[in-house]
Amino acid sequence: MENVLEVIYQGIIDGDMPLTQEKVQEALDAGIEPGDILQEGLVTAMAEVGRLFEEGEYFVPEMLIAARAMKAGLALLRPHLVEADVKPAGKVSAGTVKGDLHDIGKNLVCMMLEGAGFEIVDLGVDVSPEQFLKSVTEQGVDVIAMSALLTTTMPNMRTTIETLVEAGVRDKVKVMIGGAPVTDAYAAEIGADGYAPDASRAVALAKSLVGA
Ligand code: B12
Repeated sequence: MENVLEVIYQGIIDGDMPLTQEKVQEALDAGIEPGDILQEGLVTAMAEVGRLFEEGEYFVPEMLIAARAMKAGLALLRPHLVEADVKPAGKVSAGTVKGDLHDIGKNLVCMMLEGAGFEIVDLGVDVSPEQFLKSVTEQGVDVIAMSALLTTTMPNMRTTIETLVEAGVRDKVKVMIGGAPVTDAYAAEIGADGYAPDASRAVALAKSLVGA
């Protein structure tokens, strides 16, 4: 059984979407915990892809096809991670900040929050401060969840918070942030209400922010 997780891992590294889909389904059918498939198969593979990119062995096209394979695997896991049998714990708008197109981590956070009973307004990627603001004024979200994977786009988290302050709604919504380059210290610096390093801790954080 461990073998199938290794094949999934390799499938993502090779960007082999059909193989990844086939093996994720096989792992689910074999009764392997969806959380283990996610962690040991998909997430560790993506971390390795990042390392290969950093070392100059992979370039953007390899990252793209790896991401496509990961997304296909995630889509199969989704119904198993999202068991929406709980009443809404709160409403969260989630998005990757302006200028940033990375959405795998954000999608994972959305899935886990949904699984924990939150209602999700997924704003997608390249989300402007004004779009985040609108989710507060027009959709009445309780929490904004911002993701950034690039050091160059992180400042847009600060800009978004400033936009909320200027619009006079900062006290109406909690703001949580995350993404590989983001830290607790950065959250404190820009006046966010919290930071979490991964999707499961994002759930615990969101719950604490809404007092659930
Ligand atoms: C896949 C990938 C891509 C794909 C993205 C596809 C997609 N649809 O997402 C593509 C090919 C498009 C891409 C493009 C680029 N990328 Co890229 N990419 C990656 C890679 C390999 C993996 C990211 C990922 O999906 N990780 C897996 C997920 C599950 O992890 P995660 O995103 O960190 O999310 C978790 C936590 O951070 C947290 N979290 C995430 N969001 C949130 C939000 C909240 C609220 C909370 C609480 C928690 C939370 O929970 C998540 C789940 O546990 C990373 C390497 C890495 N190690 O991160 C580089 C990386 C992020 N990319 C990088 C770069 C440089 C780029 C490009 C600039 C390359 C280029 N020259 O064009 C472009 C930028 C495009 C743009 N404008 O956004 C650099 C960033 C360097 C930096 N410090 O700024 C990295 C770190 C690679 C590297 N080692 O150099 N990339």
